[in-house]
Amino acid sequence: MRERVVVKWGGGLITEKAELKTANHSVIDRLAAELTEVVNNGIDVVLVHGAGSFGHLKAKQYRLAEGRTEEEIEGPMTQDEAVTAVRNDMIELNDHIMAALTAQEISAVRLPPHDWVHGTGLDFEAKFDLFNSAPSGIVMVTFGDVVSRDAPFDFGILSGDDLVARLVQELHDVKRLVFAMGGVDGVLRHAPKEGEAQELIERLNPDTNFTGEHATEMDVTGGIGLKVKRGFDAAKHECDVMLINGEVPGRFTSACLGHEVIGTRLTVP
Ligand code: IP8
Repeated sequence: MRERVVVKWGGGLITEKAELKTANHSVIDRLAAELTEVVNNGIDVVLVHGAGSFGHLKAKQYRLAEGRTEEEIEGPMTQDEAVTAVRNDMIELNDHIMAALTAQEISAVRLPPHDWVHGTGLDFEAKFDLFNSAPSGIVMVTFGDVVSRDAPFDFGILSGDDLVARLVQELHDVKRLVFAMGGVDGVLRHAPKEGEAQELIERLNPDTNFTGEHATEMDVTGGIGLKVKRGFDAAKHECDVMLINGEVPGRFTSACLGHEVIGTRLTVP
């Protein structure tokens, strides 16, 4: 049977997080080239990407993660208009990803979550059959998005980190989950500080202590803490989970192929 891997390209890796709707084209193009090598090794890939500056900034301003609010929100749009705007922005970011995959002659299909998911967090309802019906060799692509929720919330933010954990659970035969991140080699013991050496945790179990950084002023989802949490959810399903630095050429491919690579491996007892 062909191996299957689920990968997440973090929003901080593929976009400039603080600059509204700015894609990191050079990183996206290189990751797409690395993905070709993975696909050419006979591995089926589900690619999930984060939102970065195409999702978090507007979602934060219009408080979309909280769902519908009667409170006054500052800005030119209503919350409903912001829902549509962020969904469109995510499609725009995804267009960049799909174009980079096409340039590498990778056959890929995109599945925007607002079309097949209801609810947020780990327990969302979804049509996972869409993934199981994909022919071998086709990369299935999805991403963090604004999705529908039950009233009174009506909508909310689904993180790509929740998506990857559920995909590992629902697709059963996933061998590996790789989180490719920007700016860090994996999970660090302490949040990185300018001019200070970083201590990488190479093996992380659920009891290991670390103090992760989370840019709450920018992010509407959970930062490194959510990645680790969802990574452990996936690791319970006999899936190898690695967090690596996607900015260093070659590490993404190596991790997807199951080779030794600098990063953090999650271990469950
Ligand atoms: O960057 C967030 O997804 P994430 C999705 O994977 C939006 O956490 C629209 C902010």
